[in-house]
Amino acid sequence: MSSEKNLNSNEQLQIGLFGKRSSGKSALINALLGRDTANVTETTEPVYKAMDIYGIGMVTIVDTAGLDSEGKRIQKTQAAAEKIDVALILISNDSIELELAWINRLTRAGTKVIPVISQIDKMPDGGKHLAAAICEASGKTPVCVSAKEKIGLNELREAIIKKIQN
Ligand SMILES: Nc1nc2c(ncn2[C@@H]2O[C@H](COP(=O)(O)OP(=O)(O)O)[C@@H](O)[C@H]2O)c(=O)[nH]1
Ligand SMILES: [Mg+2]
Repeated sequence: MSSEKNLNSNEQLQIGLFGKRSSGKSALINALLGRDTANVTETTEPVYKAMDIYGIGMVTIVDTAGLDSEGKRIQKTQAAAEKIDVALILISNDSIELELAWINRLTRAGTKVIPVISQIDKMPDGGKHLAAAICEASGKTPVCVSAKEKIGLNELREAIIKKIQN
């Protein structure tokens, strides 16, 4: 049995962003959409946006409440995660336990997972040590991005395309 879900070609692909509050999910979505990265409102339930990815076509991007939020918020994030085809797990600081748990759980559930080191413009080493730690613990190579400085956005698009095609 295949460990990954069959992607239904009749339905729009869903790409979900998951990460702690203020990890930069909304800013990254805006950067991918070519919009202003400033974001003021907190996401309390999943927000669905259409996005055209060159090489893939129209997909649905899902912004979610922080993985470190509680109660209904995390329940709704969990429910959204179950329907996701590709999950981007954002990591923006050194506490990575929660993110690793999500990476492992979603991977086991057959979801395609891409770890993303976010806000690398704030990191003296451009996210290198965090990327190495995630790779060591999960076996997956993260993509390093900065929504603010527009770093790594093309690499992320390419990683998404690769995941979808494999
Ligand atoms: N320096 C820097 N700040 C960022 C970046 N991405 C987001 N931020 C800031 O981090 C805060 C949280 O970002 P936001 O996208 O709202 O995080 P979310 O809660 O995960 O959606 C905001 O003040 C953003 O302006 C980035 O790539 N670099
Ligand atoms: Mg947000």
